[in-house]
Amino acid sequence: MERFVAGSRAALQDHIQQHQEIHVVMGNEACDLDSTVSALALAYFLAQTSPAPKAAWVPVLNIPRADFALRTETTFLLRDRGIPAASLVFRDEIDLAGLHHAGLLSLTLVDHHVLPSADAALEDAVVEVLDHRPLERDRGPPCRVTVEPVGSCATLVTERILQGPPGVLDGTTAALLHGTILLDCINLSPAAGKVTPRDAACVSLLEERFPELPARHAVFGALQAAKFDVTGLTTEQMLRKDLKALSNDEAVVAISGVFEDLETFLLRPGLLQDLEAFCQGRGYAALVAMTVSFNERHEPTRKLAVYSRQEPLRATLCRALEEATTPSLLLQPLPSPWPCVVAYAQGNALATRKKVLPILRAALAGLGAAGGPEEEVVPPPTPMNSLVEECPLAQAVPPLCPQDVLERVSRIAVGQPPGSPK
Ligand SMILES: [Mn+2]
Repeated sequence: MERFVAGSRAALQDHIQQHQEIHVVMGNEACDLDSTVSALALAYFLAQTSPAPKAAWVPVLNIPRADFALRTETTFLLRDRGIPAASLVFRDEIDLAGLHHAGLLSLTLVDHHVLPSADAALEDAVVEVLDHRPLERDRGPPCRVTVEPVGSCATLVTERILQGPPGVLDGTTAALLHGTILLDCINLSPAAGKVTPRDAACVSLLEERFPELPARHAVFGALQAAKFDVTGLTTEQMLRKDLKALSNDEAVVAISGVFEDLETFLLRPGLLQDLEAFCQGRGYAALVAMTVSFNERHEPTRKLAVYSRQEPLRATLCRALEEATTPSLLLQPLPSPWPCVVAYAQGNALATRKKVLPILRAALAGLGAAGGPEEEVVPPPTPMNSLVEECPLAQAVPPLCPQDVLERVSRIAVGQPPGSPK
């Protein structure tokens, strides 16, 4: 695997120059660990087993290179397994439309099967899809379609590799797949509701073949910690990591999940300039930062900061949050070092962003000059939201993110049944 990835950029350049076929394997636009590892592992497998020796197999990460640092669990696992980021090919480093136009592109989609409208022109280059969300779009032959409701697309890639000729799977690829399935399936915990028997079987098979793989709980714990590790991220990167936006006809408000304690966040060097630049550069009139940090017992502590240079808007958002009753956020004012930032401790630690968004949406709707309906502005998918909540099993169980799991645990700890009003 390491050698394959190290050579993929050169192979790409070479094939472009020689005008030879290029076969791209690409994950979805959120580019989470599943998308990345599925693309790498499947491209590697196809390169080893393809009967067409002339094609270059290129795994492509479907984000600009500049966004890679935000996928902290991915950067951690690849670094841990000796795959340098410098060797990877990102979406802004390959001209897929140009290659397709020149008749050189074949495309395999992993971890999604519907191209975003911006990529509609690439539709007829798609030769295969491997996905684990419900089928939204039928594709006829010759396109090969594997869509199965398992917890992780990496499970489908693992099955595919294990069905292939023996000896292709190496230790690095096995470790990448093993870690990805464990993270996606919440360490195979049945209570978390994501794992299927096929995911569990793949993890067991990988462990049988590679007994040197680290213990499940250690792999899961390290990836989970890496996911929330914001060490080394700039303020701008941290605000983008888990970003949503709301608007009315006058203003756009950003809501960022921040995985750091609020006091630490407020004391970041250059914070005010960074907030200003972030909002100005993206046209946000205000930013609500929702911080979450966890204690040793995995219980969440939530705090809120409301930033805006526009005093009336800031006051409106603050009032809406303070006076909310469904649910009440039980806000306690905290000292803030900046006059344009209002800070609160959130007594109701069970109120996630999903609960806070409607409060802010209603406040914005009340502000609209014409009283027109508010619109949700969709920023590009980020590693922490977007497609994550659309997993095929989400219909049967509440959508699960790690915080939800932890919250469920703490809810059980305080004797509230899951799903009780918060
Ligand atoms: Mn996936």
